[in-house]
Amino acid sequence: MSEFFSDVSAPIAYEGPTSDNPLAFRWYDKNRQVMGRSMEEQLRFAVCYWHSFNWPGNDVFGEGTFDRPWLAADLDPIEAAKAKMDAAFEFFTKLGVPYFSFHDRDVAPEGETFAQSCENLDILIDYAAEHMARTGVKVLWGTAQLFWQPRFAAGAATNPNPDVFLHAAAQVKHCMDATHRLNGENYVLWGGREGYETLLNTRMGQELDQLGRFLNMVVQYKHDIGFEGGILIEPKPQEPTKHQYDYDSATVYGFLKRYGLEDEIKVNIEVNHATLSGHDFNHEIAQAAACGIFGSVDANRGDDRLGWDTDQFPNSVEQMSLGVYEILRAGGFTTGGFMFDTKLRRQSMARDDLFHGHVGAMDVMAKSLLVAAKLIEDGELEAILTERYAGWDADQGRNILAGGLSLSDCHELVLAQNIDPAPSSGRQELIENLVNRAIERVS
Ligand code: XUL
Ligand code: CO
Repeated sequence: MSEFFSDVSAPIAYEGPTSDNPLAFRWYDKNRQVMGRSMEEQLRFAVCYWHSFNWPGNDVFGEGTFDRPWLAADLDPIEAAKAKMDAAFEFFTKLGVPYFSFHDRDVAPEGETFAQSCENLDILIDYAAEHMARTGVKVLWGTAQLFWQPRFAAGAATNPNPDVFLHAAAQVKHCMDATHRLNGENYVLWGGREGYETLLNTRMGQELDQLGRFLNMVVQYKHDIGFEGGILIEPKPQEPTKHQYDYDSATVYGFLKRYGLEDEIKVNIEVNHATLSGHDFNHEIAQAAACGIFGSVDANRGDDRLGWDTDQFPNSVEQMSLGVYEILRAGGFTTGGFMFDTKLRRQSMARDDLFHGHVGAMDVMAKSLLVAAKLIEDGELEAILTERYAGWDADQGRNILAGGLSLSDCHELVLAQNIDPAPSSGRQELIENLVNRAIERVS
């Protein structure tokens, strides 16, 4: 098989923080033990198929700029999809990631009919199974693309036309089968157009019920086929619709509770979706963990001055450390991982740019893991928390939380004992300095 990324030799090696080799890892040392697991097991990196191999580098003002020969219009669609997959697996193995993620329509072309689309997908899933057996690369998650075709313009499960709901359900069933066949560790649902443009043409309450029904069908089917992976919703506040129903983790949790799904579905938190919803990345992790629905992460970043989803490669250890810290405090990943939902800038058209983006991002995440682990192992932040919440760990605090006091009991107690608590320092500046110190000291 001829190589596509022939300028990059396999695999990218760990050379340590003093290395000047731009195509070597300075921090990602996959076998290094961090808090009881190897870095590889803690981080569970995945490459996304769509931005990396399926996107030609076009934007609304211009055509594709990238060198992606398999996207040429005059090729046989199945042969082209196979060439794309050959290049994708060459990339995964040279980079040394354990996982990839895909939409059904990334790996196989849509056919003239739904039946033909299913056949196309089955052919490419067989082909993927061969590549996976040969390389050991696994599927972190699969998902159905329910937003590209004009039929989904007004949503998939939330479409005003039930025939579109049927179509979306059929497509998800087939994609769940494909994901299961490849032993995928999760199945993701990003509600690409599950939202509205204007309330004037939208029955919001009904659309929410439609989505609740759809997700219950997904969960039922997961159990029917014995799929043991996670089912994950990926929250996003807007784009492409003005308002998306899966706005953020808290909104998704309320939705799951309402439709009886809070024990069945978790969230796939994307860094820049968090910031677009007005939250920090670590807030979204902590919110999900507090509700018991933390699943996986789409690692990327936005741009402080652009209000859209730029899907850039993560490059801030400070930002990522705070997120990884919350993940480690929540017990680390189970079925999830860090999936790079990242795309090159349109001008990054050299073949090895895809490596530079991922190598840098993997190093940022690996260093962030070390910082987060150091913060936990040093124990200073936890000691501050223990002192700050000491009252809630003592008898009175426990009694309140257990429901032992009514509002009137509180009134009586404060009067009888003249309770007059003194405020105490939140120590924020000290704490922020501790984080910076950890960033300086990891090695
Ligand atoms: C869109 C997005 C998607 C999902 C998969 O913003 O993040 O790529 O991750 O459909
Ligand atoms: Co994403």
